[in-house]
Amino acid sequence: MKTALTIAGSDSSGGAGIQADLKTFSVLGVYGMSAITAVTAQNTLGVKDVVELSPEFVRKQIDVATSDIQADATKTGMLASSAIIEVVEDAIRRNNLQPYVCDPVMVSKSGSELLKPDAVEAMRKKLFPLASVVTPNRHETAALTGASVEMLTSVAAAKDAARRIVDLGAKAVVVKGITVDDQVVDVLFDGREFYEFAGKAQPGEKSHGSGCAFSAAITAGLADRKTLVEAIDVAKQLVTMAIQYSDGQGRGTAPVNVLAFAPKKK
Ligand code: PXL
Repeated sequence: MKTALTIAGSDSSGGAGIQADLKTFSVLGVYGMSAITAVTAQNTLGVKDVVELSPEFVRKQIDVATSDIQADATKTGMLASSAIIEVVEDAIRRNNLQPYVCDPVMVSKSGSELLKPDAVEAMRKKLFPLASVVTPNRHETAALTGASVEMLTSVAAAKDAARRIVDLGAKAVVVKGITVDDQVVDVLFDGREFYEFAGKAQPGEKSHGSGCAFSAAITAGLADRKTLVEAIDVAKQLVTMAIQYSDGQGRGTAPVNVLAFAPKKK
């Protein structure tokens, strides 16, 4: 069985973060491991509190887990601070945790800060060059490029931003969530070519954890030695179904349901 490691935050509501990552790995038949960076007290209405783990303890989780069970692919999600980013960079290098997917998590759907603003530069400088792909949503793309979110509403604008993020040091980037008519398009730039991945837009707000599930699914695909384009293609289908078939838990933004993508029982 292939294995994958997620380095990310815990979401007590189970919809995003480590919990979304491990569920997604399981649905795709990949054995999941986790190194927790921060613990959130949250539900579908919002993040009520956050406790960061010490950078030393984040490092220890990564080193101890991967020195016993080799990770076939790794992702990062919520990293909270530049001190944690520094130890994660070091652990990825020392343990050769490749391929590596960087989901540049900054703010939750409910608007809570998951990365200190002064850590955005550290993430870009230290982690983007190590990543096989970086997966920003429109807000993260705006923060990284200085573009305004309002301008990121066309495939052409997303391509422009994707090129800028590769110029900033990423090997490849997929800019997520460009709504074009009744489709949501994700735009990949691998430094040479552009690719577009489209899924039908889903009505309603049932997308808590969609970004986490997307980057986790890419990570599982890379662990399975799929190409980046194949892995993103599957991830897009998984997320589109997971939103469509959300079971509607909670009174806020309902979590995605990655089980919708599970192989059907005979
Ligand atoms: O979806 C971004 C995200 C990542 N990680 C954690 C989160 C969230 C959003 O709520 O809570 C732990």
